[in-house]
Amino acid sequence: MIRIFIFEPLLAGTPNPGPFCIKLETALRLAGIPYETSYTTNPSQGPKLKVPFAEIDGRRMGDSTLILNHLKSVVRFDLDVKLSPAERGQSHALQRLIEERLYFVVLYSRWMEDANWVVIKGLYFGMMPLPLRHLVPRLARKSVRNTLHAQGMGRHKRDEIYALGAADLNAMSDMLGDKPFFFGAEPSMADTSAYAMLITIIGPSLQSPLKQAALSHPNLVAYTERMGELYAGAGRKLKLAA
Ligand SMILES: N[C@@H](CCC(=O)N[C@@H](CS)C(=O)NCC(=O)O)C(=O)O
Repeated sequence: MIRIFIFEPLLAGTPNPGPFCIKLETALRLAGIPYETSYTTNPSQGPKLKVPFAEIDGRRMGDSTLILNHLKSVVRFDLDVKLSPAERGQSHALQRLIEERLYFVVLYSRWMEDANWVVIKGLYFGMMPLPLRHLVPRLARKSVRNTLHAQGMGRHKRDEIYALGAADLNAMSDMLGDKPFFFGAEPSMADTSAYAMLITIIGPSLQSPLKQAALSHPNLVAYTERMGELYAGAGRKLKLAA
């Protein structure tokens, strides 16, 4: 039995506030792997102290990529089966760009932009009793600031951060071109990562230069809508089969 632990879908405009939760769910849905869902607000319950995490045959695992790698060998699915070795290399590089670089621009835009922080704070911590409701978000924001600094993104100026994000989105738009999905007519693993980050940027009402940059690429917008339909459709199919 596969149970995934993800954030509650509280943020309008996106299936989940956490892009890695969306990536994991999208991959499971596209592969047709049945799973059950538990909502958590607490990354420290996961073995990597991050969300998402999963319980597979009684064993807890963390990290969307490691969970999917494990499932690939256990359940024997491969969303990249039609990719050539060169495409697999490009897919790997694209996923790392999205998850290890662009993600930190997203993190900055959510947690460091004051207007967005107000929304995020209410969403994640608004239900806490006083005085925790004031204390915990302050500590959490400080921790994200430290993470951004340690990773490197937080050392840049605001306009430099968004220029780096816009360059990543440019590269994604150029790679996608007029194809339906990143590696052709069918979605592959890179699409789970790309969709997750793009809907995180484009979907919610949170504003930032990163969102403006994403919206300036009609092919990325159309792609996000296309993947969104697939995500929802696969979910419906899964529900009927369960
Ligand atoms: N590489 C991880 C990244 C997961 C991740 O960064 N999750 C964030 C939420 S989007 C988290 O749990 N952050 C809490 C923290 O870092 O304390 C994956 O692919 O699952």
